[in-house]
Amino acid sequence: MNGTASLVNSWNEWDPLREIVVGVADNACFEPREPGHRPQLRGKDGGAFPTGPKPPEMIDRANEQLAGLVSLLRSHGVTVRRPEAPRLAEPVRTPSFEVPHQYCVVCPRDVMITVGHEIVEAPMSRRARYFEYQAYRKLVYEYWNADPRAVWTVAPKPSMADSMYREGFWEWPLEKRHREMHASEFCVTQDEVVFDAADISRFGRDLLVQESMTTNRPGIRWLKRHLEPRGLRVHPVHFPLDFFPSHIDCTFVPLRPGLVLTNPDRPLRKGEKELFLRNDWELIDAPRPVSSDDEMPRFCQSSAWLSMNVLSVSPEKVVCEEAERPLQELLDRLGFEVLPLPFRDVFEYGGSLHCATWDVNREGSARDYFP
Ligand code: ABU
Repeated sequence: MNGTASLVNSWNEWDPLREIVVGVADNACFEPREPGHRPQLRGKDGGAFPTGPKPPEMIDRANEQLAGLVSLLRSHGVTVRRPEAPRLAEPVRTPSFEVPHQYCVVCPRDVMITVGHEIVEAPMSRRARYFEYQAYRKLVYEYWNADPRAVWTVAPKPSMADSMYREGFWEWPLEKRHREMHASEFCVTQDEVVFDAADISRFGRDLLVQESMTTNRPGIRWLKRHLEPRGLRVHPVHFPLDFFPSHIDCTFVPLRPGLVLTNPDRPLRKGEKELFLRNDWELIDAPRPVSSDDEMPRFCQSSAWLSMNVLSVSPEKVVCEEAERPLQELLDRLGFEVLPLPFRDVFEYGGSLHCATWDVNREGSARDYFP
């Protein structure tokens, strides 16, 4: 860091990347069943979703692909840091909930976000992920100690008590579920502040926040009251055809100023596009993923739209999953240098290339893309 530059500095999803944290699969467990989550096996074979620690060979495979991402980023001049891998297999008990074990620390994107010079730790929405921030604390202290401009904020932790979740949500008949979801009512109630950091997408002075299974209206209100006095603008957004929305980075993915990759199955709510259209941004639909949802890895709980979960190294260079050839071809036609990378063995840990990272430093400053 030179005399004037900030170590903690990242205003959007595309500026040239300087420093990033990549998750680790060590000690990962299968995600437990809980009021905010009902994991299910993929495919037609059926069977119960496993519990407890993941087998070592599965962890090794994911770690190998995460290491591939680390090497690729380093070869492009990016500093890469890794979180600690705490023990995750023991039961967790707080005054308001218990859970048989934790999940993993593969997806820092869900927990941590850099907004300018500020690091925000998200409250989170699932019990098994309540303490996930701990894996990043050593790094956060390092950044905070090294950079006198860095601000560190821990958003309010919710209780995650039974009352924070809609009783019976998972048993609702499909018709009721669709009705409630169109009213943006999901498995978390509106009584406490809830958000995962991955429901936020950064566009300089503007941030989009998706209302979802993992982010509720008080969560968005908290972000607005926290960030808007600092000169930022927070825009709630909705994708009403996504019946299980969670994390915006498989739905609405900005690639450079003026260009967003959109999900053709999940159009933005009428009226919410205006901000982009008024400012001459192009919204370009991603091609369909190469796998169907049924063909995704057996323990993966994300949709096949992980295809869109790309990581920008700069406004000209994008890391994309190796198998997603149609998307790679589109990006190529749009003028990007595409860096293909195998990452499928990471999918069952909650995400792909964007999810598995938390950018701490990108060149650039607070720009207004929507004047
Ligand atoms: N964690 C990203 C998952 C998003 C999706 O399933 O579409």
